[in-house]
Amino acid sequence: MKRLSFIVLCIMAIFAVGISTYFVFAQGKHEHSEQVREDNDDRGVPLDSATVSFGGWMTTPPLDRFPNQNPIAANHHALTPKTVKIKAGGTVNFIIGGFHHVLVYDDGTQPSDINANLTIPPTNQPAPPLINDPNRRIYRGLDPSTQPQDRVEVVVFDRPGTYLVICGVRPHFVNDGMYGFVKVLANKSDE
Ligand SMILES: [Cu+2]
Repeated sequence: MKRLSFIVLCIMAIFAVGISTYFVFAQGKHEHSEQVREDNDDRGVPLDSATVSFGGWMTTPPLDRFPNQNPIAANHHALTPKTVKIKAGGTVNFIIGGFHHVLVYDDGTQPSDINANLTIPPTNQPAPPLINDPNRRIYRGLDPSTQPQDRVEVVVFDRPGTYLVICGVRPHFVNDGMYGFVKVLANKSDE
């Protein structure tokens, strides 16, 4: 009888070790796949393109733009998501919602590097000044005063690096911190 109890205990112990080992491994595998999914597409290569909402229309309180209203107080001044990752040679689709101006600065530029006191007036007035700091600027988008408020600009990033993207509408950048980053990863599939 004692021997039988011992065998049962042994079986239980082996089972307990086995199941906890399984859970530890399963957890590690899960964390690894989450990491891969964040950096890459489901084929394991960096993304060809990403989408950034460049401003947006708020819904609290409810907003009625019909038939053609652009109330400035109902616009959200942010890049969403704030950081995107693509592979070299890929594109970022900036979907602009509101009165905003896309400016892209070269690898490594920080928001504190931007001289927001260099400005240019928009073509059509009245409108707030647009930041015009050409130092390390690699893309300047359309003057928003000449454009519809809901539109897209598609920008190609050829080289790996971390690129600063800001809204050139001065109060949006200075007061609301409207900026983000594009991280461009080396395109390993081309090597
Ligand atoms: Cu803006």
